[in-house]
Amino acid sequence: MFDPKGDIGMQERHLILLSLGLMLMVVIPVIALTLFFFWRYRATNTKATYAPTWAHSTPIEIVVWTIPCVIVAFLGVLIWRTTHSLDPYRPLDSHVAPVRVQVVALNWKWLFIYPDYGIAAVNQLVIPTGTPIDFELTADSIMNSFFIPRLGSQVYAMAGMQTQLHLIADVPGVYAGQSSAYSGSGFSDMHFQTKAMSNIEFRQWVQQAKASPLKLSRDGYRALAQPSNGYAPTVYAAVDPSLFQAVLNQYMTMPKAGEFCGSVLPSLRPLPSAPRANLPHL
Ligand SMILES: [Cu+2]
Repeated sequence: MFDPKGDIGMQERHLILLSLGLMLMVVIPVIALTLFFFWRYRATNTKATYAPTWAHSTPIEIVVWTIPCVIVAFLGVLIWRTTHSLDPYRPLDSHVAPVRVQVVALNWKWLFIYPDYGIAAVNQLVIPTGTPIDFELTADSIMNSFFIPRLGSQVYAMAGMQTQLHLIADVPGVYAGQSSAYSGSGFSDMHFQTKAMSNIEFRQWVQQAKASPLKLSRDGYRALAQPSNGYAPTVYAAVDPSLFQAVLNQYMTMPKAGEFCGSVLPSLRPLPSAPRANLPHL
């Protein structure tokens, strides 16, 4: 987090250090003065002022109220502004068209779908540098948190809901990605590598991915979604184009006849042991 490789991460590091510095402006003088007063007013020091009836000092009141008020006001304005400018849902300003990535948090692995390229990958995220990445996230079951510390913010991935995150990598490299919300026994293996590469290399990777012998169908997804630990990075040449929506909608209550609600896509359920296996399908 203190060695960011993308614009959002840089801004967040700046914010953390600035806030830390502002708070240390209070903490350091308080600690220093505490030690100074211990020493200055020690029992053996006969030169220090002795004021047994002392009760009030206007200069001290001004100092101990003004400085915290100024710092709180400054931090308040700073945090108000940055919570809006660094909102994970806010698309990044760029003249480069973003790359969309749909993220599904599985137990315990990450599925990345590239809807514009029709490819998918498990436990490996490949992105072009200098290009905003628009993530749409959901989870198959348990809540997880999607986090690439060197690129910036984390956002939760929750079943039946879609969250968003916008990040950018400015420097090519391999950055660790993880789940930062505990989600059960396989949580500690729930890592992935984020490979940021030039645009040309990214296009080459997409071509390589399209040459993969694997395709991700609905049935393939059901098998993939079974809980497992330490899943090897895998690339799929093709993916069911409605898979992400289907994962998102799998917990929707089916509308009654004549009602329109949620999506009309066929449900991913029933799984063999799914508790909702007797739900009617559209
Ligand atoms: Cu509804």
